[in-house]
Amino acid sequence: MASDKHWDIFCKIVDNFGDIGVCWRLAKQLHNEHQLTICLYIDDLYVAKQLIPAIDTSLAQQTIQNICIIVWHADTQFPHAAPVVIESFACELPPTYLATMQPSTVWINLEYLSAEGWVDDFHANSSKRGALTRHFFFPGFTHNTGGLLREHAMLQQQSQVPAQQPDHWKGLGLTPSQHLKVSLFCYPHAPISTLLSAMAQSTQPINCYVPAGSILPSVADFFGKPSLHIGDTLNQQNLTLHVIPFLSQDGYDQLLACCDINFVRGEDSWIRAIWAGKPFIWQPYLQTEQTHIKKLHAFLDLFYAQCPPAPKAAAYQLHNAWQSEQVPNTAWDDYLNKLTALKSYHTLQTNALAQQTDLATKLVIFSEKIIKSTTEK
Ligand code: TRH
Repeated sequence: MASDKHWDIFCKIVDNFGDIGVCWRLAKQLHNEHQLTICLYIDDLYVAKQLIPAIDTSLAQQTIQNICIIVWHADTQFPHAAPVVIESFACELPPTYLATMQPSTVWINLEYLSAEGWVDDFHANSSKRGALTRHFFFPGFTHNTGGLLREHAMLQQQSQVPAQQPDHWKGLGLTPSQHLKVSLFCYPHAPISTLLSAMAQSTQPINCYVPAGSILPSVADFFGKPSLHIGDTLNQQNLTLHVIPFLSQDGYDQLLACCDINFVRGEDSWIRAIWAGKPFIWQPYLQTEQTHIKKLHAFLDLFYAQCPPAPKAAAYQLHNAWQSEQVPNTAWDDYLNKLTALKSYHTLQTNALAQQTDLATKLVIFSEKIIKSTTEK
């Protein structure tokens, strides 16, 4: 029988990188900061390898950074369930694994992050499935939710980044720049060409860094190029754009900390942009019935609640434009004009959110409570 210190995490890669991005960070943090033994079941090693380059896609099982990574497919055998099982993002545990679970197994479904008010009421609810109990754990921004994924040393590491900037840029084959620095990671349906056009027409020079990915064709179109490659540098008026490699997660965190404005998307890069403490523009994952817009506004209302009116209006304006068909020059220019105020406000908010207990710690406390209550019965 495995000890309480052994947890299994199941990760199904729906699309893109958010599911594995969150699960990989969580697995490492649970091991490094809570001394847990983690088995991470992943259904697609090829996608995972982009974030965890050490993965050998030919192996069914391997250990990387002390995390046991196991390929999860239809024939995967499960000798017994771990005492604590994380089913990430309702990925549906395999029936053969469910069959090995006991009524005492702590089964936690880790949900997607949202700032919507209903999350407080739904966090930590449970439902019965036969003799088993499935607990619903919602990440979130308030004390009544499951919190945000944040390593304990995160803010300290980020605050040390400015001193390392020259090394960071050198590592990317670039020289440090005094100009305004913007990182751009978004879905291809964003109004990319109008944003780049607004940047090009800015009153100040801008360096934009684009990790290689699905938006390169749109960026190429804007510059009138047939295609783009890693290492390309393109100029138009006040805009200099660098195509950089898709970075390691740590490298991406550093990029966020080195830039003045970060365009982020989905779930994990959104959280990392918060910890970078810099102004950012978030593009939520597209959902039906405008659900993503509701999520965006719930976040903006919560995050900018105490922000002075002028920078707040600029942040709303650029976020709304970024979810529409077009970024008008005025939305970009207004945002730049309020950048100093936005920077101070983001630093305050980052520090305030970092006072809350982080998600991994809350998961550990939550599971211990369940174990205690079942052993007392
Ligand atoms: O890739 P995403 O869009 O991920 C997700 C998935 O689409 C998921 O199915 C969906 O439900 C969810 O969004 C809401 O965006 P996200 O979450 O930001 O994940 C990107 C990951 O990639 C994150 O861990 C950061 C990492 N990354 C790097 O490691 N290097 C890079 O250069 C970049 C740009 C990102």
